[in-house]
Amino acid sequence: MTRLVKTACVRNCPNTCSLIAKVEGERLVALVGDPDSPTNAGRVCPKCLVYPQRVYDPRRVLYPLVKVKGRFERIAWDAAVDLLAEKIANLIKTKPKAFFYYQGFGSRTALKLVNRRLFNLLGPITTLTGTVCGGAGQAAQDLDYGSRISHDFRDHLKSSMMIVWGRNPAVTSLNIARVMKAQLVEGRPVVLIDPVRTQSEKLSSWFLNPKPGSDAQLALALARLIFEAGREDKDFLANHALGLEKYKEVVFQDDLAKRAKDCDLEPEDIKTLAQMIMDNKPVAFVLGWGLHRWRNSHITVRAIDALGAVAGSIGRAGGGVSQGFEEYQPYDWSVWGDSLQPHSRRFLMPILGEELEKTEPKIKACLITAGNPLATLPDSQRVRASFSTIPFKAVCGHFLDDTALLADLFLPATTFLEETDVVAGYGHSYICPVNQAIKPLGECRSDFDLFMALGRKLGLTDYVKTAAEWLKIILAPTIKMGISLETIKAGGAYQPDIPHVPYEDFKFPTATGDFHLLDHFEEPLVRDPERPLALISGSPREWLGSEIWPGEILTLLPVTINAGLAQELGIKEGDPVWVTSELGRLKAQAHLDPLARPDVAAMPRGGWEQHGLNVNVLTRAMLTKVGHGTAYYQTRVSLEKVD
Ligand SMILES: Nc1nc2c(c(=O)[nH]1)N[C@H]1C(S)=C(S)[C@@H](COP(=O)(O)OP(=O)(O)OC[C@H]3O[C@@H](n4cnc5c(=O)[nH]c(N)nc54)[C@H](O)[C@@H]3O)O[C@H]1N2
Ligand SMILES: Nc1nc2c(c(=O)[nH]1)N[C@H]1C(S)=C(S)[C@@H](COP(=O)(O)OP(=O)(O)OC[C@H]3O[C@@H](n4cnc5c(=O)[nH]c(N)nc54)[C@H](O)[C@@H]3O)O[C@H]1N2
Ligand SMILES: [Mo]
Repeated sequence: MTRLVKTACVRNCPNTCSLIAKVEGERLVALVGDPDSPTNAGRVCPKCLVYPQRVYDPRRVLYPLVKVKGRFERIAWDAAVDLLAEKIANLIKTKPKAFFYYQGFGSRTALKLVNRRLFNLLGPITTLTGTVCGGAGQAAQDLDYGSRISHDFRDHLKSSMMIVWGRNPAVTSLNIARVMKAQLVEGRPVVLIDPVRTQSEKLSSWFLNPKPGSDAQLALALARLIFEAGREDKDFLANHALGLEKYKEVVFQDDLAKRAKDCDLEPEDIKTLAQMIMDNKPVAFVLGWGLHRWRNSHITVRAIDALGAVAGSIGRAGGGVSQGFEEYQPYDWSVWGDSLQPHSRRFLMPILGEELEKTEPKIKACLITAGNPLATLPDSQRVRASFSTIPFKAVCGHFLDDTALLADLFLPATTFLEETDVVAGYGHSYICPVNQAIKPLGECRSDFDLFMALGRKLGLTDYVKTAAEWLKIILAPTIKMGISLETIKAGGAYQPDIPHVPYEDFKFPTATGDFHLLDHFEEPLVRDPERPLALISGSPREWLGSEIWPGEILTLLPVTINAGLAQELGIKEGDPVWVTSELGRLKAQAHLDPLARPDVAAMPRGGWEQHGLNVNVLTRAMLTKVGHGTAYYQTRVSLEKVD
């Protein structure tokens, strides 16, 4: 007999797909899309189809481990919890800031809110601030709109034209990919803008391949052409936008020829795109995370927001400049308990190596959950070196990845298939159930169970509640709006307070109530000009984040470069090459593309250093100027053949 359990993929991905887990006896046999889902409507991506293999992978760690004389040995859960609780309790008494809690992005479900709460109830420890994901763009949109809310992806079907900008939906966004396909079938233009040729090219009717990091100049050039044609949205700009004069100054600062040169595009192509924007209303601008990973990302996103205003896209069905959703939106944020500890210390995630190295008092013990900072943070060598100096490191996860290998205590986590929870996503506003499909494997425990056990041990009696009790508290704002936990459990519901077309009333939650136009321009930063290639390390098709299959690893990371450039360097297809940044070098395998830009090296992110596959040994740790994001793509590299 096959049991079918409605659940959802909680992994770090904007689609947050509703799933059906097929279970035979006690074994998960398949994960398929939930046909009743209004979002993924029965579809699911390749990463999910193979996920059951990850759940049962023989290398998954199913028992707590402690390191004794450099080797992992099994330890009982009670003893493991005692050990960790003792480290926490001792430091809380003496030097609370010397305890560090690192919460990664591997799973962002409702119950994960109680993790930080435990520490906030205890004392002012050290936690994180900033992000390696989408901070810069979110901060930019908060400046322009007052609050970042995107159009529901199904609303893009009402657009006359889509511009997909710095995003790779064929790999990362199944729902957007579906909309792009549908638009193509209807004969509507779908323009893709990316300095790297990706699988999404086939979902577009026109692919523009600008110089990396030059998108703000492109947006300003387009706006200028629309103003010059007198086709700007005069009503919106006059009545709902602030700062038109200043914005126009910025727009008219440079002419088309200069801007085309800045973006390395043909002036005629920019003119054609401007004409298309004027002739096809409404235009849906759909932005991706590639735009967030530059020092001046805020200027880029604000320039595109403003272009959206000029084009008449803001607040209109089928329009919008959409970039994501707040995945914690349905919850009561006071559960985190941050107000209980105004003097907690916050380390900036994008420059964590430096923070750990330089900031006093030094960290004496840490807990890492759902993250693999040694593989995913920039300048990973520095992150590794600084973590290595921490006397006690507890890591809670699934596999012995780079971070786990360094642990003194490893706590085996359940996957979402072994858990009951609720999850919302950053690619839509649908709240999904996480219903337990199978029993926890081995001695695995959810983060929630681990935190409740710690709470019990540390005497936090009010903190220790059942998952059902906590879900009721965490989801109180949503329940108040009429969405019951039972409704969510049965399949899910849209967040009632998030409109599918935001700002239709043209009322913006900014200080003035208006949409705020870009008020200045900053030249993109060019660092390390002697290295000729921008290193773009985007999302790989085959794996998610650093959840790379330990069994199916590549021998070398591929690096895609222009074929002509390769020829000049004496590099042939498949050759091993050194990719060198100012931080070091990594051996990779050359993949030649005659159409690739000659100023870009594209490599997949998320590989592990223990396999020689971590691109972050090359990336420099740099904060975005606004939003505490990470400017990964500001790294430049050179290439040479391995002798
Ligand atoms: N298969 C798979 N899916 C994933 C992930 C994964 O690792 N694997 N990761 C998940 C996560 S954490 C996230 S945040 C999302 C990210 O989702 P996406 O934003 O779709 O993916 P990325 O590959 O990060 O970046 C998108 C594109 O931006 C381009 N880009 C880089 N710099 C520039 C620039 O200056 N201008 C322009 N116009 N484009 C630029 C890159 O070449 C890349 O193709 O995907 C999620 N989904
Ligand atoms: N060079 C480069 N590096 C990048 C990026 C880039 O563009 N270029 N993009 C960045 C982006 S967008 C992101 S979001 C980050 C992601 O970086 P991280 O936050 O480090 O996330 P993951 O790599 O997905 O690691 C998640 C880990 O959590 C585990 N896990 C999953 N669910 C649970 C759970 O419920 N409990 C516990 N305890 N563990 C769990 C998984 O098995 C996995 O090992 O990487 C960033 N790194
Ligand atoms: Mo991300």
